[in-house]
Amino acid sequence: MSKKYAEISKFLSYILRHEPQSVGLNLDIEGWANINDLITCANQSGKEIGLEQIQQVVETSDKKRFVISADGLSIRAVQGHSTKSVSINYDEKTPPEFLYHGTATRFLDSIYKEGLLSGSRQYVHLSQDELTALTVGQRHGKPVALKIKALLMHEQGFKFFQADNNVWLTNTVASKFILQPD
Ligand code: HQG
Repeated sequence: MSKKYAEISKFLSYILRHEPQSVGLNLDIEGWANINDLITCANQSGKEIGLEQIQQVVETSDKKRFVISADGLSIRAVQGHSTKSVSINYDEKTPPEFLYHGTATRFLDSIYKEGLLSGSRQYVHLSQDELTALTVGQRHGKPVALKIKALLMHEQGFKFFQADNNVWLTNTVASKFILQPD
């Protein structure tokens, strides 16, 4: 992705996941924003973006972070929200036996003590493979991929969801479900 598109992608993440009100935009409960409104709000806030650029960012996003509605009128972030105004009704799904959570080694003591917490986001994010988790963890420091007993959690009543970009979501992960490395 070019630098320009990466910048637009970050801007879209910010307003579609975290602070829509910062540009005066309204998201519906499922996280959808009208694309014309988004462009108007962005431009009025001094951020020059157009329809074509938005479409390009959606299509080329490495993690498929955004989706445009079937009628082409709306856009939303598929996961990663912290804004309380959005509550996406994800379908519950049975996870595979193990899922991975990427984090940094400096968080491990706290994680083993408290479990995985969603922090400012709505959910703890989990990946299907170790490599993806390591890439996520790298954003915070020396990466480590924690192996989570996801199916066992599910069997004990914890809910799992999968966003359109395949990221797995759950509310919290108690430390007893985190496999201790050998
Ligand atoms: C850590 C990116 C101390 C947690 C990625 C993580 C992902 C604890 C950090 C998505 C803790 C939160 C989400 C505890 C959790 N004590 N630290 N008890 N429990 N943590 O960014 O999962 O590029 O909110 O391990 O690819 O890193 O934005 O979550 O290190 O899918 O599209 O607290 O964001 O996607 O960090 O990343 P984040 P995340 P995008």
